[in-house]
Amino acid sequence: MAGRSSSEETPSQRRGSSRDKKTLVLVGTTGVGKSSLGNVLLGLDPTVESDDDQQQQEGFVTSASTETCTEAAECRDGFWLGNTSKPVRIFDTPGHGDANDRDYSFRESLAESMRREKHVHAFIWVKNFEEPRFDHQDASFFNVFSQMFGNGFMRNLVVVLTRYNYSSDARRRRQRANSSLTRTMEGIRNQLRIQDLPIFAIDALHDPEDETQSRKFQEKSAALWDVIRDFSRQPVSNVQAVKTELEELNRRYKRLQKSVEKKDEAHAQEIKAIKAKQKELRRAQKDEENKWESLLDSVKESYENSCAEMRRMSSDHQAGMKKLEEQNAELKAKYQRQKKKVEDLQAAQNQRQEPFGGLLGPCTGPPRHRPWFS
Ligand SMILES: Nc1nc2c(ncn2[C@@H]2O[C@H](COP(=O)(O)OP(=O)(O)OP(=O)(O)O)[C@@H](O)[C@H]2O)c(=O)[nH]1
Ligand SMILES: [Mg+2]
Repeated sequence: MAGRSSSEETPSQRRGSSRDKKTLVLVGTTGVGKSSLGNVLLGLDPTVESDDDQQQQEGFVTSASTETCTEAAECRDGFWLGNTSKPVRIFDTPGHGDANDRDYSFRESLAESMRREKHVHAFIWVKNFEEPRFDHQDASFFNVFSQMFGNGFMRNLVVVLTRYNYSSDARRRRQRANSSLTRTMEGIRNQLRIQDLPIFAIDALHDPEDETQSRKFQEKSAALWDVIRDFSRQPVSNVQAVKTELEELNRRYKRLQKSVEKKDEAHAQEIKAIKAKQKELRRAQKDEENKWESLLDSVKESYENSCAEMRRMSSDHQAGMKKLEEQNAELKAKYQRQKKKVEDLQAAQNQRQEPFGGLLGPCTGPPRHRPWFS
């Protein structure tokens, strides 16, 4: 962490008048007690939890819920512990480390409020004393706010440890648990490398009936006021929300994921179009096949019909030939028979015409009185 650098203004310029309204910004991780501290510093009752009651007394809404309670930067004008000689404007902000990943949008809302406000006198980093470790959440909060507000943040930073109870019971409990406020403060200063960082332990929900608790509260809040009073105002009109490294990575991851999803979607569309084209081509191919098949069937059918016709004609022809052959044979036979008959008749006639019954040799000419074939 960077060190606390000195302002370029002179101490008298920086100090400002105690009657000037001091603008304070309560920051820190979620649920540490920012809103409760804001209320108690405005002299309001920090134990009022319900929204309606808080509005009646014009304080910030607080909640014991694990969900982030303050969801936008809110501002209240009032007086330090109700003392009208100490006017204050307190900004309560949504806690860093929101369970629903809204840190960056919370920071945007804060930056917008800051740009409108233009100047801030003190950043009060609220931390829960019961969880004193400087963890990853604290480091990321600190880095991001340092980047947003620059040196002004370091210069005008105060830490308030909430839930530090000053009762003798609580002191004994801390002794038993070996819990030390001094060690906690040293730890924070070492972590942030700001050795003169003002740190105050304040129990916003102290018992006002308890003399020690009440006295300690007055003492610590007066000391806190003294520090704030001496801070010069810091310009915040150019503040822009900054992303943590993790948020930046998440943003890039989401963008990549979206582009992968878009590509997947485009591929899915392409595959769908290809499948539709395939289906169309298969259907056209099937139609073509069906056309060819029916053409082949009709060719085959007409071929078979022609063959059958030819077979029928050939068998008719064969039958006709057979019949003709039979008729021919019959005629031939008839002819042979007739011929034989003629020859026999001729022979008989010849015999009759030969003188002496043919004993003189065969007759060479035809018979004169009767035709030869009768
Ligand atoms: N005992 C004790 N309880 C406290 C103190 N500060 C806050 N609480 C309790 O802690 C719970 C959360 O307090 P809030 O003031 O709502 O905390 P916050 O930081 O504003 O929370 P977000 O707005 O959600 O970030 C409430 O139940 C408070 O009563 C304190 O100093 N002492
Ligand atoms: Mg709050």
